Amino acid sequence: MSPYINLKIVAFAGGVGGAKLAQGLAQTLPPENLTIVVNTGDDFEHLGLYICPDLDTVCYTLAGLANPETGWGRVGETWNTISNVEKLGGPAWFRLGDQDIATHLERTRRLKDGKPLSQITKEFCEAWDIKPSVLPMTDSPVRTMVDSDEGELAFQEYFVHRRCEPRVKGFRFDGVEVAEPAPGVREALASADAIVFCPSNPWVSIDPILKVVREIKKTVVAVSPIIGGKTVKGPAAKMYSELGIEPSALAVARHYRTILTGFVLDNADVNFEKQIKDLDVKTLVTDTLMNQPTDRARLANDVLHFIGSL
Ligand code: FO1
Repeated sequence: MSPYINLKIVAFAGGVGGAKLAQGLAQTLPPENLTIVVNTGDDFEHLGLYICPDLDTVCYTLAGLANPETGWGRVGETWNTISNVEKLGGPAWFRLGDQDIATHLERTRRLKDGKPLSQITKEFCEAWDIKPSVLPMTDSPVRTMVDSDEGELAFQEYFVHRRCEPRVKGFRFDGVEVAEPAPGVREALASADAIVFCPSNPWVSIDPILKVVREIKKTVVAVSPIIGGKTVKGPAAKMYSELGIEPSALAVARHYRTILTGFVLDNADVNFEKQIKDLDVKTLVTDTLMNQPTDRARLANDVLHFIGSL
């Protein structure tokens, strides 16, 4: 058994890319050694339902229930409910599948009964046989608002309805000032050997978690979500450009530089390694693409081995 297999890890994750590495870590570490803290800034109320896209993307991915094409929503999905909502003249821009709607119905019902989001997430993980601990970053409402050239937009309005077309000028995490980390988050951080920032969007997936957690006094290793100047999925690179920053693995390392111990970048970005080391950050250059399901555990192993070497 490799020494790093006993590392206690807290992973910060947002959408699809983050969920893939979270699954790789879950396939590699004993479940009691892994806590996944998930962004809830993407959450919103829609059709009277309380929807937590990043929690659901992480849980569906860990449970093997995620749609492999999109990364979000369920595999083998049907769309009868949302297509009948549309026939009735309701909003259908946010694609809610029939199986997925059960999650939103039950979450909304339990929230209305006064159950905290972290407790509901625990119950869902038990139902989906997910062994590692999955925690929302907070039980309080936090809403990522995107300031754009078309004014301020709620996250899903920007991301899905407007397909990320508006040019971003900044972000605001409404409610984050008064949000406390969810029960278990502080304890997991205190007993962790290291924190892994999964390859999620630094601006709208990792930053909200950092704003809630506030201070970090641990080894932090981030995996770049940008490869060759582009994001594998999602608008992170476009956001960097619109904010006047050349999108690159180096830009991501600079984004986190005040708290970063180690940085994992793709072979395609080896030319940035020296500049990242100059930030007093240790580097691991490897294949960070997770195209095949087996890539997730491979990358997780590389990251854990890297942490073991720090
Ligand atoms: N993303 C889309 O681009 N289009 C959709 O219609 C859509 C529906 C959807 C339904 C449930 C869910 O959990 C996620 C969904 N997502 C959709 C992804 C969602 O916008 C997330 O915020 C992204 O994954 C970014 O984190």
